[in-house]
Amino acid sequence: MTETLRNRPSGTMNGGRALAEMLGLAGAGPMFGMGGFQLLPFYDAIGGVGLTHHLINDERCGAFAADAYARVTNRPGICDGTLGPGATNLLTGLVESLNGGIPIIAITGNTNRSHSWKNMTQECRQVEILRPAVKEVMRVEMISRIPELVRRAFAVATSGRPGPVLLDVPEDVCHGVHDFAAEDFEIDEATLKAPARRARPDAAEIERAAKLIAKAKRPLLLVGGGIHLSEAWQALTRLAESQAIPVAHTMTGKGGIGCANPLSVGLFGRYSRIANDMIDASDCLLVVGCKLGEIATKRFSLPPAHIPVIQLDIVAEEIGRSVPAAVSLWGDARAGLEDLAEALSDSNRTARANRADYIAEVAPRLRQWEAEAAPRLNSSDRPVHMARLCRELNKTLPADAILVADGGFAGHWTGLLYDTKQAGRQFIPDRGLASIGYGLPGGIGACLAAPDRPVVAISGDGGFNMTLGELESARRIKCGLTVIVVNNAASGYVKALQHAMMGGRYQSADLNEMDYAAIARTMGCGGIRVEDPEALASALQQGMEERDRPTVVDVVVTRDPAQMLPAVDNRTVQIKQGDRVA
Ligand SMILES: Cc1ncc(C[n+]2csc(CCOP(=O)(O)OP(=O)(O)O)c2C)c(N)n1
Ligand SMILES: [Mg+2]
Repeated sequence: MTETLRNRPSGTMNGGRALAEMLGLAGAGPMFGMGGFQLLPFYDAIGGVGLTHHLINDERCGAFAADAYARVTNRPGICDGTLGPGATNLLTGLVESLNGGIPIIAITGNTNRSHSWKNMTQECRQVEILRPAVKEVMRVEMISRIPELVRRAFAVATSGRPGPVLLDVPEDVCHGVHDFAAEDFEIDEATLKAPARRARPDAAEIERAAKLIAKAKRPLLLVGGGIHLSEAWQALTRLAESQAIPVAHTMTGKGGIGCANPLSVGLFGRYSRIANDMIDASDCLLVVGCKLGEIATKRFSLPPAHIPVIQLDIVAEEIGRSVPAAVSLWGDARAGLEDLAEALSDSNRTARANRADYIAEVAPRLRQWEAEAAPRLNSSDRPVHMARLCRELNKTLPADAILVADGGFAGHWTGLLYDTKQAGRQFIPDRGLASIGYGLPGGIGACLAAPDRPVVAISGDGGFNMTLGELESARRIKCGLTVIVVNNAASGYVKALQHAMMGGRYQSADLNEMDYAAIARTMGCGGIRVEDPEALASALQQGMEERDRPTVVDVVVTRDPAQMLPAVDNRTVQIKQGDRVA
């Protein structure tokens, strides 16, 4: 029992207070939202129950901040929006969390039911609009049921595949009163953090999988974001090391095993160092907590059909969706990896001996890749080369740093080239929906989740323009966040594609030349403009040293659309209509 669980309130209180009391009981972290009339009693009660709430300048950013908070802590992120536009602004952020399997509780105010559907101001079909964006909608129709439904919201958000839950609260429920008993306020502590419960795969299937792995000469683990949701880092590292199995990861799965671990072969899918070649030459793939979606499979061209796939996933019906599975392991990633390690434990020594040559291939292949990439990684080009920026991040960020990566090239390049120094979710790209604009608000959420750790967000200038107003929030909240703006004066991804596919006919792809460092300084934040790659490390260092206000590091990168894509040299590449190279 927690301290708060013993201090359960009783007596007459309004719905908003009951909502706040339940969130207090759950030990909810910082909340993000913008108020309105309907939720006023809730806002009024927040301080009294010891909760923290931050005004955010756009509810979508509140949802993004809550999402990043949840990714760092695995505890539900909390965001709110008022009736109508507040609710609809949450949409993009909630879909990110839904697709990413991130536990979120979103609260919306709705109309007073005495007047609903009489053209109330701001009224819209918000529940219907948000329904497909969340795992479950809970419409709160009775004040007395607030504790029960908040309890349920936590259970749904953190169980099975986690996801966002919407609590839609009519004005009269929030403002109305009810006589509550102390016993009304209770919550299952197991549901306060994902995964609420762990299901183990069927033992017979574990045996089948173990047999397949045992006879494989070149097994390979392919891991996705489910590793982080299940906190399966140690179990993964243990299985990989005891059985000598290299590990490749998706963008979200980065950090499943530390990138510095000799068994890590890096990113696979659309962008790859050596991992795609390792997949091609593998004879058994063990896919864990990974949807095998478009990017991970290079638009469903990976893996080759003849390689048997063992797929471990918390959602039964995800298994075999894009690639048929030879063995289906339905269950929690950590539990499944532990069971596999146990089932294989007698063969550890032989497996390591038999695979010694296989494992010995990894280091020289990576060295060869690095030698080929060296001119880009060490480039002293001005404007700054993106690969050089990634190398400076690798050199400068300490082991416990968190890097939040936005949707455009910021995410693509760092997904390929950024290395985490230890296992854990320390690289946070918004790959659920891949919206641009996540970087800055995501950085705020990560900062609040890990106040003692350096947090760096990297965003394109387009993405930064979209959510620039949140610099005010970050300043007010005193986030010691470093935001790198990849300044290419363009919607660069679009421009690069227009270069490669449309014969250089650019349409709506250019942005104005801006000095984002100067804008940041005007807003009371730190601002450093970097045009010389030699100045990157000190700018990042300076940003990370600022502990109570954000710093924008505005990095001027290439404006040449022929040099923007990480995976292909699009000065020469020929792309046919319908091809997807990037
Ligand atoms: C909300 C949203 N709109 C459009 C896109 C499609 N898109 C992907 S990358 C990109 C370019 C964004 O420009 P910027 O943030 O400057 O990043 P850059 O590609 O220039 O690095 C766009 C428009 C998206 N992912 N999200
Ligand atoms: Mg740009």
